Amino acid sequence: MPSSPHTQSYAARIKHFTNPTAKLILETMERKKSNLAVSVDVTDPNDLLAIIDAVGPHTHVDIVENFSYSLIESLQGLAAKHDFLYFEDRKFADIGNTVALQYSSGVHKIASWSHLTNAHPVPGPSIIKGLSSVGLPLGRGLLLLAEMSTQGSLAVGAYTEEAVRMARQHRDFVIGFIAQRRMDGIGAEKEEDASEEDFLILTPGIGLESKGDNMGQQYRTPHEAVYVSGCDVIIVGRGIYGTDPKAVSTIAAKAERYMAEGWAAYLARTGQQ
Ligand code: S5P
Repeated sequence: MPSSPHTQSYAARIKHFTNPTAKLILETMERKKSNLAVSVDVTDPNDLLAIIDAVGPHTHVDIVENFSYSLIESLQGLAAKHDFLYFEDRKFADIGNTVALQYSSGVHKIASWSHLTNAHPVPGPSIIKGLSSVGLPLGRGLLLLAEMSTQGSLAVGAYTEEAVRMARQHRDFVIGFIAQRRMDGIGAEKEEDASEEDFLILTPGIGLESKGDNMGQQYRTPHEAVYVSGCDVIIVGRGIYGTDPKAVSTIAAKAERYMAEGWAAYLARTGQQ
């Protein structure tokens, strides 16, 4: 029986995936020694670019929201400068035909620049069909939201199991989950169905100084997420850019701290230190 993927290095897991984005994420994490994704939920495009430039050296994936298409060239320039990928946290949740249009068209043309995006499994497998019709030919990857970080989330139990089953049917495009823990074997009919599988787990709800906000968000530390729960990538927003998106000088230092803690937890988990 092979060792569980979460005890293996990111580099050793590249061969478990056919999807180019999954391979690129694993390669970039290993090269940059970072399993940090910074989530930049700010409204001012200038703040967005400044924050991405500040955290770029410390991160391998940036999550981008709220921008116009004219920003894309600047974003692409920063991705090349700092060697990271984009994950547009779009949380698609509609019928296949509609999500295919949302993904390919409109002002954001997400599929044209974002390596990775995500979807709620609530509509069923048709959402994967719709998104993969656009993303797969471009080598893009998809995450399903199998669980959420919020208090009282409905994405639990049978819902989570169904999400994993849906992903298992579309391994070429669905490369992993937004979840709070590894999904190994969840919802599998027989143990052997899932013994060889590997999915990337990107986990939000990470904070070193706070346990949550006043709107249901719940935080845990990088160590809890990566070492204890086996997640692969920590998604950090306000823990890094705080309440003042203009405070770029402190943002880089905070990103470095999350990156160091996330990487130490990964090294400990995989027996590399
Ligand atoms: O369950 C989830 C899923 C996501 S993608 N919980 C989350 O918080 N997120 C996203 O992660 C959320 O939309 C936000 O962009 C980020 C967390 O931000 P923070 O400021 O709370 O760290």
